[in-house]
Amino acid sequence: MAEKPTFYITTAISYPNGTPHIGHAYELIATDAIARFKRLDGYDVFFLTGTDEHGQKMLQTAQREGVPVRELADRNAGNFRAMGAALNASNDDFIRTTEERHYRTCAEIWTRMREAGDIYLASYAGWYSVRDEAYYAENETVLGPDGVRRGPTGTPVEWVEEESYFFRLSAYQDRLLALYESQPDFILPEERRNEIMSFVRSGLKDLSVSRTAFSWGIPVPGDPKHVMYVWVDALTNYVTATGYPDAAAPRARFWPADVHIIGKDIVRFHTVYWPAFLMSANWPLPKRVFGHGFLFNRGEKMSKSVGNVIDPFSLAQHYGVDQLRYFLLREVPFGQDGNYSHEAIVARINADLANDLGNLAQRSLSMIAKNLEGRVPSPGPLTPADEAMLAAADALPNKARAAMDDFALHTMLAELWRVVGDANRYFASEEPWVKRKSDPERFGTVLYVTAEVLRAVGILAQPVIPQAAGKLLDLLGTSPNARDLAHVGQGRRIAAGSVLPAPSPIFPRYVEAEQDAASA
Ligand code: ME8
Repeated sequence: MAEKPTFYITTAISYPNGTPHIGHAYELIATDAIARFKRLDGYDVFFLTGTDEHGQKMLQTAQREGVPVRELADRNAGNFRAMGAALNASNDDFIRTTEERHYRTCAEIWTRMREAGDIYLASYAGWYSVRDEAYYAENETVLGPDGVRRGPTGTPVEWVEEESYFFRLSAYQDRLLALYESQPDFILPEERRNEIMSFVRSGLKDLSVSRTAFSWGIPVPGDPKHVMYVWVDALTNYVTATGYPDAAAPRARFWPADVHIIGKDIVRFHTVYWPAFLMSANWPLPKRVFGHGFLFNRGEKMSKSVGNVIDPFSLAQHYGVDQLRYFLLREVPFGQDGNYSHEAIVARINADLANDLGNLAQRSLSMIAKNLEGRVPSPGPLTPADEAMLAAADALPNKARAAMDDFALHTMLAELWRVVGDANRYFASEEPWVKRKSDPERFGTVLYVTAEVLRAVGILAQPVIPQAAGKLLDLLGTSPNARDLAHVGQGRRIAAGSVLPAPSPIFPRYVEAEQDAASA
């Protein structure tokens, strides 16, 4: 059999200077859904996430808390790992930038950039935001009435003056612009690409890439009083995890990455600095960078009724993991900013999951259990309504592929739930409960078609709601090795005569607890 094509996908690596928040959870869930989708579609997937542990921000937080920085990193890296488990993330590796493997790759990329003539020693004098771990030009900063100077993102900046190595970023302006022109989907979505192109067109200055004021970082090869600027170190994690350029490393074949999924605040680092470093090192560039939007919590009521719901652990526990995953990916068009509120989550859970999908499964499977001894019926002659319903289910893989090619997770879910809606209307208008006695053949056909549509929906829903979709497929008797996209469609239908397990609900309704209702 031909080898599967590879697909390498990453999240950003998070600063473990605190516990994970809902923005981290959102990025991980979205990336996980894409990774799972690609696996279902026959790809050999490598999905990476991890923590970005060096730099001044980590150091300052540790000093403020009075703990050694390594202890802070260890503790919170553990929390990020635990979040992955709590959200049912299927990452294949979790990288920490303090690992030995990463020091080696960083030394290698640095040496290659130096050998290319792109690194030189000079001194830096300018503004630095520790919170953003970013250098800002004087004209990007503003002195506020409170006497605090702030960068373009609103974070305070401090004056830095020290010996520093520089990367010749200015030499890459034309090559970067040529990259964006020749690969229009290198930066997604479109509006981020426009922002970056005008930034690069306005001219690039050489970038300070080492620090001497502290030592919490990766030493510069040959000059260990310098540590690498944390973004050189951080971006390189994506290569480290593959083992590239060591061709013998089992995952070296995954480099270059197919896509980095990151937030909109760090697109510049990933689409200007990162490709320039890689061009200098003469290593292949990632194929695409997708900058998703930010998630905000505007609904005050949510925290009143549920407690500390911004914490992804309590959100997942309170609403359910699949419920949270579905809500975030369905509600917010991927790429745009979004909001979450208690009401919006509950509305999605009860309408889309408990009602539309859960009830249809429960009603149809119970009819099979009660009236047909749990055996999938054989279909009689198909009416145009049956054919249309089956055709809608058969079309799902291609529709989903088209949406997922653009990382349009929300569109994929909308297509899927359109079919769920159609199936509910089909079921209601066919009235199988009436035909059970009057027309047993029609009764069997409608239940067969409904079960087959549910099977397709179950397969396609796995990337977003892995547990519930898995349970639905169990209830439909779908074997674990027949749950990929290739098993949807003509010639792959559910087997008539097969005996199904006793049905049980896949999604409970969300019911407000008394005190929630009282405080609402
Ligand atoms: O930026 N909504 O780490 P980080 C959605 N270490 N996404 C959000 C968000 C929000 N409210 N807040 C943050 C870093 N994010 C660097 C990355 S990569 C080589 C180094 C996203 O912990 C943010 O955009 O501040 C980023 O993609 C990720 O969470 C980690 O943010």
